[in-house]
Amino acid sequence: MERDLHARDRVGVQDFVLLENFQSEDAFVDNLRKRFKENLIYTYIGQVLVSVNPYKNLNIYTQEEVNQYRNIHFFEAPPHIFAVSDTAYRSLTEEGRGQCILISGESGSGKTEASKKVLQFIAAVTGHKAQVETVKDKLLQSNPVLEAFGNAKTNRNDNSSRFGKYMDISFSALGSPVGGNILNYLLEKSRVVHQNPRERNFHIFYQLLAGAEDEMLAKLQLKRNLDTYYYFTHGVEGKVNTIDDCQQFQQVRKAMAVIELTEQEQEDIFAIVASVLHMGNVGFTEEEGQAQILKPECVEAVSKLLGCKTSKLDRAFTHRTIDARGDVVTSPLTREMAIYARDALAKAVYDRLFTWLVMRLNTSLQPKEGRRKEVMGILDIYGFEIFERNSFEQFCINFCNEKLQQLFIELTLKSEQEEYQREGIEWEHVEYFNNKVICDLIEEKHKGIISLMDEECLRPGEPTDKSFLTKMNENLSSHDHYISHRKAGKELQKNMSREEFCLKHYAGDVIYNVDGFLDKNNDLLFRDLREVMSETTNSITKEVFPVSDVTTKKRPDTAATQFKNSLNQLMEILMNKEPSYIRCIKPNELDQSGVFNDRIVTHQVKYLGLMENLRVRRAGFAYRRPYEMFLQRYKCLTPATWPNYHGPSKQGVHEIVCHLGFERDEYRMGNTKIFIRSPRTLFATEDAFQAKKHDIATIIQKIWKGR
Ligand code: AD9
Ligand code: MG
Repeated sequence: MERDLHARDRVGVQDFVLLENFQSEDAFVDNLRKRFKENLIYTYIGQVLVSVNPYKNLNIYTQEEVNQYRNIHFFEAPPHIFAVSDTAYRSLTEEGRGQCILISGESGSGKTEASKKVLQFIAAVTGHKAQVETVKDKLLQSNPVLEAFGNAKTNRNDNSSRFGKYMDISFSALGSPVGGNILNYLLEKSRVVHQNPRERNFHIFYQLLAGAEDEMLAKLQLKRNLDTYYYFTHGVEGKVNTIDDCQQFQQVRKAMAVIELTEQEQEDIFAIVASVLHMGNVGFTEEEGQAQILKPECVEAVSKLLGCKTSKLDRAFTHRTIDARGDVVTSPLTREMAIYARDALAKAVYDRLFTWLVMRLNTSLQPKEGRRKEVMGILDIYGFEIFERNSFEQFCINFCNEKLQQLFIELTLKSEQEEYQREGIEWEHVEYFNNKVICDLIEEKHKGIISLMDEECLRPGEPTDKSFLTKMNENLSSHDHYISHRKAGKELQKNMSREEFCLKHYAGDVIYNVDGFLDKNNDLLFRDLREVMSETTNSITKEVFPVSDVTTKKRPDTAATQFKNSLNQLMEILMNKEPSYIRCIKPNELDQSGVFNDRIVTHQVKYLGLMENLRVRRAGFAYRRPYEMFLQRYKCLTPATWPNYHGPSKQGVHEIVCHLGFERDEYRMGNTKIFIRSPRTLFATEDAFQAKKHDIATIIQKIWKGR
């Protein structure tokens, strides 16, 4: 930090609180750009780390950096993700405070990479006993497995996480990792059956086809040729320059062994993956309004792989049984309905396999009893999304970001307030936008959007996406953050169709298209298919489609409600921890190193709420340092403390500020720290220091020459 105060013109300030013009978005982006051009990808806002994706390997994560950042004070070295990791780790081991590291940012901004760096640091600085090494190995190897099944190439990122992830690492009393636990959120399962142009299905499909031995493929009845499979045809041909599927497959197999998946389990997993591909190829024709199976051999392959009767699966693909108050009626499906049912099955099977994998990982990571002490959580979750066309998925993701913003506000303000209290300084009220009102609009019982959507899903008659929209427009029109087509101003209306509504999120306005909302929320899988799955001999499908699922009359919670509940559980977990924030920014949309696009970065600065963040931090005192540190640096500025001073640090600092004539409102003397309001005062102090240093150097030189 101190070094940087001097070099601020060339490389910018390394803490945004030191920006003179802290209200200006341009100044903010300027500072990021200056640093980015010097390969300085990290900058602080107080304790928050802002990271810009360099899109190239920087030599800043070596053992040397690990050593450098180990056990030093947060502000003593340039901003780095290791500094954040070290502070969190020490707070956990030395003060016993549970930690969480919250990583956010848009797709491709570097969240997942950041989470791996945190893990790398923790692995490097903790014990090396055999038992601990095993745990670390499992924690590290969980990544390739989860990424194979949960990541995919998208138009924004060749290795895009299509699920949210929260990973807890538990530590022993001695500070070594002894286990972990992973929570997963909302896998984008629609990708299994459909991808946008130039995108891919989940990595594992391509890895399996490229990497498996001939014998294994024959057993799974698969061909290497990607054209064979209907579930790939909407996306790319499959080959991606940055990805070596074959090599990745070997890595995944190794990782599976490390996390203790048995041979049998691995066989069952790949049988499911293969069965999904076969499902896609089943195909239907229609005769007299009834769906007929086009390729029976594909149904046969599925039933063989999962272990169920072909005839039963055959029938479940083309018929639907409804139990209407005791009247059990089976009716044939149309071709369209059969395709819908088949896709729903493929999605459900894959989605539940993923959840099963996470559960199985957790069993393997379970800490041995009695060893668990404190935990550090790492949250790698999808950032705020605004696309050309926004649907149910964006609605959920953006809701999630509202919740995290809410948490951020509460925790930042709380920790600021606590520090003021600890230091015995009067708390100054901070004006800020509280987004609780938007969270309520979405999740409030009976009145919120999710409730209205659930109500509509359950309503007898013929609920449609349109009727859902009408219902929202009737109920929510008076809400400040809900904009119906009718209520929209002229500008907004131009961009909005009648099938759309707009939410004023904290990070900006998003227009959502209701098409598909009810369907995705209902997430319906016909009972006939559920029943067949529950009877399979494949140990995994059998487990994840329990018989009770078929027999129960109770409707499962809707997708949005499940998501809402799991988010609220997550908030509770996070609320009780000490947070560290990493805000990731993507510098350009070309995935290129060295390119810094102002427009794109400015957008993200806005959506991440960084200006608001800085404002809160600057509302009180921008700069604060323990008396010892301040005195150590600036003691040469007054005769009272230079060259010899042995009194209390606080007194010494007081001498300095009096001597320099700080204005009364510019600083406060806390119990252990000095608080300085504006960078101006700090820079003046620093300049005086540099001048003095120069003087002293000249005097010393003269003395030497005189000898
Ligand atoms: V998504 O929301 O899952 O689609 P992320 O996770 O934010 O997204 P990711 O971490 O996958 O992005 O980063 C995208 C790519 O940027 C990586 O594959 C790397 O090629 C590149 N990257 C990200 N961070 C770094 C870094 N610190 N150093 C070098 C990086 N390259
Ligand atoms: Mg990711």
